[in-house]
Amino acid sequence: MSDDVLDAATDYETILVTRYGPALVVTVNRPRALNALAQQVVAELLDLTGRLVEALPSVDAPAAGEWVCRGVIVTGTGEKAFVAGADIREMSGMTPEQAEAYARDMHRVTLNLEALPVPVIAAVNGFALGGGCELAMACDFIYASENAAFGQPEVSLGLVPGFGGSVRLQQRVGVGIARELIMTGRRITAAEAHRIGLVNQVFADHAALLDAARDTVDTIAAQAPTAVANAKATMNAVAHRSVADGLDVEAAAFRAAFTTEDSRIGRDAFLSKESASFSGR
Ligand code: CO8
Repeated sequence: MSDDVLDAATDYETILVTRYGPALVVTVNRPRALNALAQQVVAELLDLTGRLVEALPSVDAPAAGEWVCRGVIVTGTGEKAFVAGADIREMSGMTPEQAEAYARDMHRVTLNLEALPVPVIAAVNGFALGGGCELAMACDFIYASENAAFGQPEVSLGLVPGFGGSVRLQQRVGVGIARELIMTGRRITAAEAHRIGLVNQVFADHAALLDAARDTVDTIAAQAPTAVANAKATMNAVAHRSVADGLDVEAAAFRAAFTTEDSRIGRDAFLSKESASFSGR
């Protein structure tokens, strides 16, 4: 782990950052407000994710930066809530301009999570409402505990999704279901979220959920770092293109993979029937 990132993390008051092997676990820690995303939480998430983007290698420059972690797990403190949304108490005193700035800061957090060259897993351990559901959807995929509940209840507050839900929910579950959920504000269980494809897997409780997320980071950490980064960046880039345009992006990514040391190591290891020891370059 980069000392810089962990050193900076000791100053945070609303998020906890812990290392477990190759995984960095980021825990939103405001249990008395069900981990709602107060402006301080957003500022700390922005600082952390910005530092990680800086510290890690990028797909364009795999030799720069260090593999300070091989995966990020985002969760909330306690069994009751992942994140119960934006902070409604704080929002009640905001001007429209302040509300937009708040939304734009959180947009930057979600874009940073998508820009990271490592997988980001949401481990949803209870309520993931409004901004909580939106934070989870900015992660690569979502695991949940049985007591998780998802929803975009903004219309019940006279608001609309503001942290990316209008865009990402449609991508995740399709246009019809997303529109129904956003227009009704209806809350759904982990089982329903699993059925509609919002959640990949459901686990008995928070401990089992975190174990599974860490196991998945271990599995991904055994793969070629540059290839995982390339695959993520490619899937982000093609998400909104036609098939033909997307195939062009994929072809360029496939070509780029052949410029990495990892791809040579991986192919040589396969052909010599040995396990690969990747360099991350
Ligand atoms: N913000 C601030 N405080 C909250 C929030 C929240 N989102 N959610 C819960 N809390 C607080 C409660 O006020 C309460 O505090 P206190 O004990 O001081 O009264 C404490 O957490 C415990 O909550 P409850 O007593 O309500 O617990 P219950 O078990 O009865 O209910 C619920 C749990 C169902 C999760 C309920 O708390 C709830 O409905 N919370 C609000 C959920 C919600 O509507 N979230 C969406 C918010 S809007 C949003 O996220 C928009 C994002 C885009 C913003 C764009 C920028 C402007």
